[in-house]
Amino acid sequence: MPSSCILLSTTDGVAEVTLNRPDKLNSFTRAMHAELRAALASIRNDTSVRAILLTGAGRGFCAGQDLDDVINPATGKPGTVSNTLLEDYNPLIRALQESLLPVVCAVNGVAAGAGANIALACDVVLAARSAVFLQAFAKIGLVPDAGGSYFLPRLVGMARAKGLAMLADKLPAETALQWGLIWQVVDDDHLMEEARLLARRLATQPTLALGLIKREFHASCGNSLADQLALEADLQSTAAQSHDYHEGVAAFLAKRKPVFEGR
Ligand code: LHQ
Repeated sequence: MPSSCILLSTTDGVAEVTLNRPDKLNSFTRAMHAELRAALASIRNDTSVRAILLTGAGRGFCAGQDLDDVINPATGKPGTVSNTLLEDYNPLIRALQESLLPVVCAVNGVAAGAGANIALACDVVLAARSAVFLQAFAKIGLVPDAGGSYFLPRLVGMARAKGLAMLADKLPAETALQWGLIWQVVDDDHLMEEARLLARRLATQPTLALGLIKREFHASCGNSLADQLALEADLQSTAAQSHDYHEGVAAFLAKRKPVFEGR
Protein backbone atom coordinates (compact mmCIF):
# COMPACT_ATOMS: atom_id res chain seq x y z
CA MET A 1 0.00 0.00 0.00
CA PRO A 2 1.62 3.30 -1.05
CA SER A 3 1.30 5.25 2.18
CA SER A 4 3.69 6.73 4.68
CA CYS A 5 1.81 7.18 7.96
CA ILE A 6 0.51 3.62 8.01
CA LEU A 7 2.42 0.50 6.98
CA LEU A 8 0.52 -2.65 6.09
CA SER A 9 1.91 -6.11 5.38
CA THR A 10 0.29 -9.53 5.42
CA THR A 11 2.05 -12.78 6.34
CA ASP A 12 0.63 -16.15 7.38
CA GLY A 13 -2.93 -14.81 7.66
CA VAL A 14 -1.89 -11.87 9.87
CA ALA A 15 -2.24 -8.28 8.68
CA GLU A 16 0.37 -6.21 10.49
CA VAL A 17 -0.56 -2.55 10.72
CA THR A 18 2.13 -0.14 11.89
CA LEU A 19 1.46 3.45 12.94
CA ASN A 20 4.33 5.20 11.24
CA ARG A 21 5.04 8.76 12.35
CA PRO A 22 7.85 7.86 14.74
CA ASP A 23 9.22 11.43 14.98
CA LYS A 24 5.90 12.47 16.53
CA LEU A 25 5.44 9.28 18.54
CA ASN A 26 2.88 8.15 15.95
CA SER A 27 0.36 10.80 17.02
CA PHE A 28 -2.67 11.00 14.76
CA THR A 29 -3.30 13.61 12.09
CA ARG A 30 -6.49 13.51 10.06
CA ALA A 31 -4.44 12.25 7.10
CA MET A 32 -3.13 9.36 9.20
CA HIS A 33 -6.69 8.47 10.23
CA ALA A 34 -7.67 8.36 6.56
CA GLU A 35 -4.76 6.02 5.77
CA LEU A 36 -5.63 3.76 8.69
CA ARG A 37 -9.26 3.60 7.53
CA ALA A 38 -8.07 2.59 4.07
CA ALA A 39 -5.78 -0.09 5.54
CA LEU A 40 -8.59 -1.54 7.67
CA ALA A 41 -10.91 -1.52 4.64
CA SER A 42 -8.37 -3.42 2.56
CA ILE A 43 -7.96 -5.95 5.39
CA ARG A 44 -11.75 -6.42 5.49
CA ASN A 45 -11.69 -7.22 1.78
CA ASP A 46 -8.82 -9.71 2.03
CA THR A 47 -10.25 -13.12 2.86
CA SER A 48 -6.77 -14.52 3.54
CA VAL A 49 -6.46 -12.34 6.66
CA ARG A 50 -7.56 -14.05 9.90
CA ALA A 51 -5.95 -11.80 12.53
CA ILE A 52 -4.77 -8.20 12.81
CA LEU A 53 -1.65 -6.99 14.64
CA LEU A 54 -1.43 -3.28 15.45
CA THR A 55 1.81 -1.67 16.60
CA GLY A 56 3.84 1.53 16.34
CA ALA A 57 7.12 2.39 14.62
CA GLY A 58 10.03 3.74 16.67
CA ARG A 59 10.11 4.24 20.42
CA GLY A 60 6.43 5.02 21.01
CA PHE A 61 3.16 3.27 20.29
CA CYS A 62 0.97 6.36 19.85
CA ALA A 63 0.81 9.77 21.58
CA GLY A 64 -2.88 10.24 20.67
CA GLN A 65 -4.01 13.26 18.74
CA ASP A 66 -1.27 15.28 17.02
CA LEU A 67 -1.62 18.55 18.91
CA ASP A 68 -0.14 20.56 16.03
CA ASP A 69 -2.88 19.25 13.77
CA VAL A 70 -5.64 20.66 16.04
CA ILE A 71 -4.50 24.26 15.55
CA ASN A 72 -6.73 26.34 13.30
CA PRO A 73 -4.28 28.24 11.05
CA ALA A 74 -6.66 31.21 10.86
CA THR A 75 -6.77 31.75 14.63
CA GLY A 76 -3.61 29.99 15.83
CA LYS A 77 -5.78 28.28 18.46
CA PRO A 78 -7.21 24.77 18.79
CA GLY A 79 -10.27 24.33 16.59
CA THR A 80 -13.36 22.28 17.32
CA VAL A 81 -12.77 18.65 18.26
CA SER A 82 -16.10 17.15 17.29
CA ASN A 83 -15.26 16.57 13.61
CA THR A 84 -12.23 14.42 14.26
CA LEU A 85 -13.95 12.54 17.09
CA LEU A 86 -17.10 11.82 15.09
CA GLU A 87 -15.39 11.20 11.76
CA ASP A 88 -12.04 9.69 12.78
CA TYR A 89 -11.68 8.32 16.32
CA ASN A 90 -15.19 7.00 16.92
CA PRO A 91 -15.32 5.02 13.66
CA LEU A 92 -11.80 3.69 14.36
CA ILE A 93 -12.73 2.42 17.83
CA ARG A 94 -15.88 0.84 16.45
CA ALA A 95 -13.97 -0.74 13.57
CA LEU A 96 -11.52 -2.38 15.98
CA GLN A 97 -14.28 -3.60 18.27
CA GLU A 98 -16.66 -4.69 15.52
CA SER A 99 -14.03 -6.38 13.35
CA LEU A 100 -14.84 -10.07 13.03
CA LEU A 101 -11.11 -10.77 13.34
CA PRO A 102 -9.07 -10.94 16.54
CA VAL A 103 -7.03 -7.75 16.95
CA VAL A 104 -3.71 -8.01 18.78
CA CYS A 105 -2.00 -4.81 19.90
CA ALA A 106 1.74 -4.67 20.56
CA VAL A 107 2.33 -1.55 22.64
CA ASN A 108 5.99 -0.94 21.92
CA GLY A 109 6.36 2.27 23.95
CA VAL A 110 4.31 5.13 25.35
CA ALA A 111 0.56 4.97 24.65
CA ALA A 112 -0.91 8.36 25.51
CA GLY A 113 -4.30 10.02 25.18
CA ALA A 114 -6.35 8.49 22.39
CA GLY A 115 -3.30 6.29 21.67
CA ALA A 116 -3.80 4.49 25.00
CA ASN A 117 -7.49 4.00 24.31
CA ILE A 118 -6.92 2.72 20.78
CA ALA A 119 -4.76 0.01 22.37
CA LEU A 120 -7.52 -0.79 24.87
CA ALA A 121 -10.02 -1.17 22.03
CA CYS A 122 -8.00 -4.13 20.72
CA ASP A 123 -8.74 -7.68 21.85
CA VAL A 124 -5.38 -8.88 23.18
CA VAL A 125 -2.89 -6.25 24.33
CA LEU A 126 0.79 -7.04 24.82
CA ALA A 127 3.12 -4.33 26.06
CA ALA A 128 6.87 -3.93 26.10
CA ARG A 129 8.17 -3.89 29.67
CA SER A 130 9.28 -0.26 29.19
CA ALA A 131 5.92 0.90 27.81
CA VAL A 132 3.66 3.25 29.76
CA PHE A 133 -0.05 4.03 29.48
CA LEU A 134 -1.05 7.63 29.98
CA GLN A 135 -4.55 9.10 30.07
CA ALA A 136 -2.99 12.43 29.07
CA PHE A 137 -6.27 14.28 28.49
CA ALA A 138 -6.57 16.12 31.83
CA LYS A 139 -3.05 17.48 31.36
CA ILE A 140 -4.39 19.59 28.48
CA GLY A 141 -7.85 20.26 29.90
CA LEU A 142 -9.68 17.48 28.06
CA VAL A 143 -11.60 14.36 29.05
CA PRO A 144 -10.93 10.76 27.98
CA ASP A 145 -12.15 10.00 24.48
CA ALA A 146 -11.60 7.24 21.90
CA GLY A 147 -13.55 4.91 24.21
CA GLY A 148 -11.44 5.54 27.33
CA SER A 149 -14.42 6.32 29.54
CA TYR A 150 -16.01 3.06 28.36
CA PHE A 151 -13.02 0.73 28.56
CA LEU A 152 -11.25 1.98 31.70
CA PRO A 153 -14.01 1.45 34.31
CA ARG A 154 -14.81 -1.93 32.79
CA LEU A 155 -11.20 -3.11 32.79
CA VAL A 156 -9.83 -1.72 36.06
CA GLY A 157 -12.90 -0.56 38.04
CA MET A 158 -14.17 2.94 38.74
CA ALA A 159 -11.63 3.88 41.45
CA ARG A 160 -8.59 3.19 39.29
CA ALA A 161 -10.26 4.57 36.17
CA LYS A 162 -10.92 7.91 37.88
CA GLY A 163 -7.40 8.04 39.33
CA LEU A 164 -5.86 7.36 35.92
CA ALA A 165 -8.01 9.96 34.17
CA MET A 166 -7.82 12.71 36.80
CA LEU A 167 -4.18 12.41 37.80
CA ALA A 168 -2.96 11.63 34.28
CA ASP A 169 0.14 9.87 35.61
CA LYS A 170 2.11 7.37 33.54
CA LEU A 171 1.05 3.80 34.34
CA PRO A 172 3.94 1.36 33.83
CA ALA A 173 3.19 -1.75 31.77
CA GLU A 174 3.76 -4.05 34.77
CA THR A 175 1.11 -2.19 36.80
CA ALA A 176 -1.23 -2.19 33.81
CA LEU A 177 -0.85 -5.97 33.77
CA GLN A 178 -1.44 -6.33 37.52
CA TRP A 179 -4.57 -4.16 37.23
CA GLY A 180 -6.01 -6.22 34.39
CA LEU A 181 -5.72 -3.47 31.78
CA ILE A 182 -3.69 -5.64 29.40
CA TRP A 183 -2.98 -9.30 28.64
CA GLN A 184 0.81 -9.63 28.85
CA VAL A 185 4.11 -7.80 29.39
CA VAL A 186 7.06 -8.90 27.27
CA ASP A 187 10.73 -7.90 27.40
CA ASP A 188 11.25 -5.07 24.92
CA ASP A 189 13.55 -7.08 22.63
CA HIS A 190 11.01 -9.88 22.32
CA LEU A 191 7.79 -7.89 21.99
CA MET A 192 7.31 -8.15 18.24
CA GLU A 193 8.40 -11.79 18.09
CA GLU A 194 5.87 -12.70 20.82
CA ALA A 195 3.13 -10.54 19.33
CA ARG A 196 3.60 -12.09 15.87
CA LEU A 197 3.58 -15.60 17.32
CA LEU A 198 0.36 -14.84 19.17
CA ALA A 199 -1.29 -13.25 16.13
CA ARG A 200 -0.24 -16.18 13.91
CA ARG A 201 -1.64 -18.60 16.45
CA LEU A 202 -4.94 -16.72 16.51
CA ALA A 203 -4.97 -16.77 12.70
CA THR A 204 -5.10 -20.59 12.81
CA GLN A 205 -8.06 -20.68 15.20
CA PRO A 206 -11.79 -20.91 14.31
CA THR A 207 -12.08 -17.31 13.10
CA LEU A 208 -15.85 -17.26 12.93
CA ALA A 209 -16.10 -18.37 16.57
CA LEU A 210 -13.51 -15.79 17.65
CA GLY A 211 -15.60 -13.06 16.02
CA LEU A 212 -18.68 -14.33 17.85
CA ILE A 213 -16.72 -14.41 21.15
CA LYS A 214 -16.04 -10.70 20.64
CA ARG A 215 -19.75 -10.04 20.17
CA GLU A 216 -20.64 -12.11 23.27
CA PHE A 217 -18.22 -10.31 25.54
CA HIS A 218 -18.92 -6.83 24.20
CA ALA A 219 -22.63 -7.31 24.86
CA SER A 220 -22.03 -8.78 28.32
CA CYS A 221 -21.52 -5.60 30.37
CA GLY A 222 -24.79 -4.03 29.26
CA ASN A 223 -26.91 -7.19 29.44
CA SER A 224 -28.93 -8.92 32.14
CA LEU A 225 -28.10 -12.59 32.75
CA ALA A 226 -31.29 -13.57 30.94
CA ASP A 227 -30.38 -11.48 27.89
CA GLN A 228 -26.82 -12.78 27.90
CA LEU A 229 -27.97 -16.41 28.10
CA ALA A 230 -30.29 -15.76 25.16
CA LEU A 231 -27.45 -14.18 23.20
CA GLU A 232 -25.16 -17.14 23.98
CA ALA A 233 -27.78 -19.56 22.66
CA ASP A 234 -28.16 -17.47 19.51
CA LEU A 235 -24.43 -17.10 18.82
CA GLN A 236 -23.76 -20.74 19.70
CA SER A 237 -26.31 -21.79 17.09
CA THR A 238 -24.41 -19.76 14.53
CA ALA A 239 -21.04 -21.19 15.63
CA ALA A 240 -22.42 -24.71 15.52
CA GLN A 241 -23.22 -24.31 11.81
CA SER A 242 -19.59 -23.59 10.98
CA HIS A 243 -17.15 -25.86 9.22
CA ASP A 244 -14.73 -25.34 12.10
CA TYR A 245 -17.15 -26.72 14.70
CA HIS A 246 -17.54 -29.91 12.69
CA GLU A 247 -13.79 -30.07 12.17
CA GLY A 248 -13.12 -29.44 15.89
CA VAL A 249 -15.37 -32.27 17.00
CA ALA A 250 -14.08 -34.65 14.29
CA ALA A 251 -10.47 -33.90 15.23
CA PHE A 252 -11.17 -34.41 18.93
CA LEU A 253 -12.81 -37.77 18.34
CA ALA A 254 -10.03 -38.88 15.98
CA LYS A 255 -7.39 -37.69 18.50
CA ARG A 256 -5.73 -35.42 15.94
CA LYS A 257 -5.06 -31.68 15.73
CA PRO A 258 -7.90 -29.72 14.10
CA VAL A 259 -7.29 -27.79 10.90
CA PHE A 260 -9.53 -24.75 11.16
CA GLU A 261 -10.40 -22.84 8.01
CA GLY A 262 -12.05 -19.87 9.67
CA ARG A 263 -15.50 -20.55 8.28
C1 LHQ B 1 3.76 15.14 19.64
C2 LHQ B 1 2.74 14.59 20.40
C3 LHQ B 1 1.42 14.96 20.10
C4 LHQ B 1 2.24 16.31 18.45
C5 LHQ B 1 4.60 13.82 21.16
N1 LHQ B 1 1.22 15.80 19.13
N2 LHQ B 1 3.53 16.01 18.69
C6 LHQ B 1 -8.97 14.01 20.11
C7 LHQ B 1 -9.61 14.97 19.29
C8 LHQ B 1 -9.24 16.28 19.17
C9 LHQ B 1 -8.46 16.97 19.92
C10 LHQ B 1 -7.67 16.56 20.94
O1 LHQ B 1 -7.46 15.27 21.34
C11 LHQ B 1 -8.01 14.12 21.02
C12 LHQ B 1 -7.54 12.96 21.73
C13 LHQ B 1 -6.19 12.99 22.35
O2 LHQ B 1 -5.42 12.12 22.09
S1 LHQ B 1 -5.81 14.25 23.45
C14 LHQ B 1 -4.22 13.81 24.03
C15 LHQ B 1 -3.13 14.19 23.07
N3 LHQ B 1 -1.86 13.68 23.50
C16 LHQ B 1 -1.16 14.21 24.49
O3 LHQ B 1 -1.55 15.15 25.14
C17 LHQ B 1 0.21 13.62 24.71
C18 LHQ B 1 1.27 14.64 24.38
N4 LHQ B 1 2.60 14.04 24.47
C19 LHQ B 1 3.23 13.85 25.64
O4 LHQ B 1 2.73 14.14 26.70
C20 LHQ B 1 4.62 13.29 25.54
O5 LHQ B 1 5.10 13.47 24.24
C21 LHQ B 1 4.65 11.78 25.89
C22 LHQ B 1 4.41 11.59 27.40
C23 LHQ B 1 3.66 10.99 25.08
C24 LHQ B 1 6.07 11.24 25.57
O6 LHQ B 1 7.03 12.05 26.17
P1 LHQ B 1 8.56 11.92 25.74
O7 LHQ B 1 8.94 10.50 25.71
O8 LHQ B 1 9.32 12.84 26.63
O9 LHQ B 1 8.62 12.44 24.22
P2 LHQ B 1 8.54 13.93 23.66
O10 LHQ B 1 7.52 14.69 24.42
O11 LHQ B 1 9.90 14.52 23.60
O12 LHQ B 1 7.98 13.69 22.19
C25 LHQ B 1 8.81 13.35 21.11
C26 LHQ B 1 8.38 14.17 19.91
O13 LHQ B 1 7.02 13.81 19.62
C27 LHQ B 1 8.37 15.65 20.21
O14 LHQ B 1 8.64 16.31 18.99
P3 LHQ B 1 10.01 17.09 18.77
O15 LHQ B 1 9.90 17.67 17.39
O16 LHQ B 1 10.10 18.13 19.85
O17 LHQ B 1 11.08 16.04 18.90
C28 LHQ B 1 6.93 15.91 20.61
O18 LHQ B 1 6.55 17.25 20.41
C29 LHQ B 1 6.22 15.00 19.65
N5 LHQ B 1 4.91 14.64 20.17
N6 LHQ B 1 3.29 13.76 21.35
N7 LHQ B 1 0.38 14.39 20.79
